Amino acid sequence: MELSPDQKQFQDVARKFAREEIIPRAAHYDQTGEYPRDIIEKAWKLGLVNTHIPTKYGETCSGIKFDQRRNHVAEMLSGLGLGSFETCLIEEELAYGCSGIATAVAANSLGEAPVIYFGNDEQKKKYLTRMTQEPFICAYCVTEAGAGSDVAGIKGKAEKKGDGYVLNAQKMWITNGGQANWYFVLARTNPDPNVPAGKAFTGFVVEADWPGVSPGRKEQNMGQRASDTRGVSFEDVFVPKENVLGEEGMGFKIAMGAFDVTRPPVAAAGVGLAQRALDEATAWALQRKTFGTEIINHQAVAFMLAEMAMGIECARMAWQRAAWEVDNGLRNTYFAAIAKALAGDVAEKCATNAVQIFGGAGFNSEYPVEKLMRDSKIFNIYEGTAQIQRMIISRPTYYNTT
Ligand code: CO8
Ligand code: FAD
Repeated sequence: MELSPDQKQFQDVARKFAREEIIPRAAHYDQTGEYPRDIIEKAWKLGLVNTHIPTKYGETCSGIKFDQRRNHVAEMLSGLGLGSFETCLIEEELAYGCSGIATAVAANSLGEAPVIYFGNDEQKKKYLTRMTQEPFICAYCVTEAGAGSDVAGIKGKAEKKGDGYVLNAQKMWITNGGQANWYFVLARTNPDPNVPAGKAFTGFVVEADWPGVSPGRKEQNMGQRASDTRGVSFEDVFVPKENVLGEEGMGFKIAMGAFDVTRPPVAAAGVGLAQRALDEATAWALQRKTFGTEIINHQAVAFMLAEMAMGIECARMAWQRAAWEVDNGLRNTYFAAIAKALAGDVAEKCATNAVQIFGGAGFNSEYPVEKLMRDSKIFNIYEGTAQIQRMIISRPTYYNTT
């Protein structure tokens, strides 16, 4: 298996960007918790953000056309839409630099996915094109304080009124919550508890400056501190019926469908973090000496590095399979969950091993690996926890689909 010349070029551009723009400033954004707007805007200019928006919705841009911006990245790419595979390649490289910054980028893809896959042409023109014209941010609002894993348990509701709906929902843990220009919001539209999840919820696009929309304070998280996580409150927000995605009642499946597309890049980001941990730990093990020799010559250390490499290579193949299925129009729920679950475990294990190999220096914030350990934990929590992925993998409905 080999990357195509186009894919290699995208990977190279993202790698260079991570090395030159992200790594030197990652510690600053981690320590301050500031939103890395300047880095995101540079990435956007290079075409590393919103990679999967169909070129059709970039062509009406004023200023630099979407295709031209992508040409700037890879001259031969004019006119080609980027697939999930390329998006994952880019995400892995960005996360190698800082997975918090990579999460801010990927959360745009998560917010956009319901519109790309389930929006009508008008909605796509209105909400996707603007993302290619300006470095706008969007967000995906499903989780509530009382319901994360159990999406069907959310209480936020939208009631029909006139030519639209009145939305009331308190969303929690929303990535890009305070930066977004618009939100995808899932709310219950059928109050009857006997109606199945697949028919009870509706997905809406809600603009950030509409009356009643208010993001809360930025949450202080253990890791990925550059990423902006907030509660977002929707209080009597009037949403016109034109902003319903698909049709009333389809929302749960839209939300799930989006995960199928966004779990592979999240897995790729986990692999990027794990690769960084391996590279840092290897470089350290090659120069740190104990008992008269470099520590890499102690088999116990070398085997830790070997196990990190084994995990990384397998997790990378897992996201590649899951992304390949998206690009080939296959239902990838099973492989997306496998990739996400495996990459989460590998990211955590590699970061922990890197800290171990660094010894005391691994526990200290002057060295890079303690940040990796803090950042790694979230890969087993967001975008569906480690346990939820295993629940999906073990359901016959999903493993029989390919
Ligand atoms: N595609 C289409 N339809 C689906 C899918 C799917 N993947 N999955 C389920 N459905 C359908 C079912 O077929 C069923 O339809 P029907 O009734 O017609 O047969 C209906 O939906 C209900 O499905 P289930 O019975 O399977 O529903 P359950 O309630 O039993 O369980 C899950 C569903 C899978 C457990 C679901 O609740 C889930 O995925 N939970 C995890 C939540 C989650 O992942 N949250 C993440 C929030 S976003 C986030 O964390 C962002 C991170 C930061 C950004 C990172 C960068 C991207
Ligand atoms: P719970 O669902 O309460 O789970 C608690 C524990 O119980 C977990 O270990 C879980 O695995 C386990 N558990 C629950 N149910 C089962 C079961 N049936 N079987 C076995 N174990 C189970 N959400 C969004 O909508 N948009 C975002 O942009 C977003 N970004 C996030 C960013 C960050 C930094 C964080 C922390 C969260 C984000 N989330 C987002 C929410 C995230 O997806 C949820 O936190 C996650 O899905 C878990 O939900 P919960 O926190 O309610 O945990």
